[in-house]
Amino acid sequence: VSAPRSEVPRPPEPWPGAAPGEPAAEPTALAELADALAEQPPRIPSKYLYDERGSALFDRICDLPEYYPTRSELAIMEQHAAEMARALGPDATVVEYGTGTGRKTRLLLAALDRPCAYVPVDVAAEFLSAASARLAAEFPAVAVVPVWADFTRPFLLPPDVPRGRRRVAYFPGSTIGNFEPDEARALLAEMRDRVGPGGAALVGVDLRKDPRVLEAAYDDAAGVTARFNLNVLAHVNRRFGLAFDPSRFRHRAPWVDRAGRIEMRLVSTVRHEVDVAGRRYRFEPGDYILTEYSHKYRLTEFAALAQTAGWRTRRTWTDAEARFSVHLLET
Ligand code: AVI
Repeated sequence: VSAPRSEVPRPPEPWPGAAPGEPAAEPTALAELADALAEQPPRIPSKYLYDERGSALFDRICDLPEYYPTRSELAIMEQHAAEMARALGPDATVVEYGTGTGRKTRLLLAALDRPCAYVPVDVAAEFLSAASARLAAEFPAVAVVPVWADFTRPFLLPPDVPRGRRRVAYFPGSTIGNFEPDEARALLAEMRDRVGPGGAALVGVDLRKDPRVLEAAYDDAAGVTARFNLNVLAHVNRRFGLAFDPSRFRHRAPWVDRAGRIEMRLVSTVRHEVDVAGRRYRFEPGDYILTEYSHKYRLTEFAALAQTAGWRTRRTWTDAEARFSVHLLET
């Protein structure tokens, strides 16, 4: 009796791409959180926004009327993917930093001339497997090689990833904006090393605009972003056995012009204290915890940042309202 055969080509199990010597996250995570909370202003690392509930809330954010970035970037991809593909040329290996719903990736892979391989890199193993399986089914001629790794730390690609004619780093979603400029530069430099000479990158970058539009995008009328932000407290409580009380904080997301960013904050409404790893943190009314930055760039600002990371900006595309941009960088 032969085993039932799946009709859908399955990609391999995610390849564990953490570079040798990288510390396991958990033992140091609580100390990292305690240190971040001791900063001025206190911080909770943004990665804790994305537990299962946080990821589901983020998916809802992407469809909110106020949250324009997803729609604007999709519009750019729908309109310009063919031009991007022409500029990138045939037989490319696409390394995606993170995995989203796959809508933009699909548009890119469909437009590319005989793409050789697609290599998504993500820490969320189950999400990565599911997204990879879907794309492998849709693009049977493309080698789909998921890599399970945190792309902000050193990672390796499996040695048998087909090189293709050109490696392309794909980083959509304006996630680059969630990094401080120095970190963003380091990540862009890492991408440059990753793709090597002759390689390219396509990076989605949200643009500076009217602060009212920005603040509405990060504090929507339905309160989904507020729930997304407050959920970080429930997540760290569960993960580390802490006792943050979400009802003592409220969501705020001001535009901070001098820093060129939205700051996601959790503002304490009452005087209270929280213990973390043997340290006591006191919050007065109005004190806040920073949970995320979302930097917005001018086109020239981003090109200058990319240049300091060793890239040359070959082209940029924006949507009709010039809200969002996609940058084609070359080595
Ligand atoms: C994932 N990242 C690009 C989103 C952003 O717009 O900075 C995260 C987000 N935070 C609140 N809303 C969306």
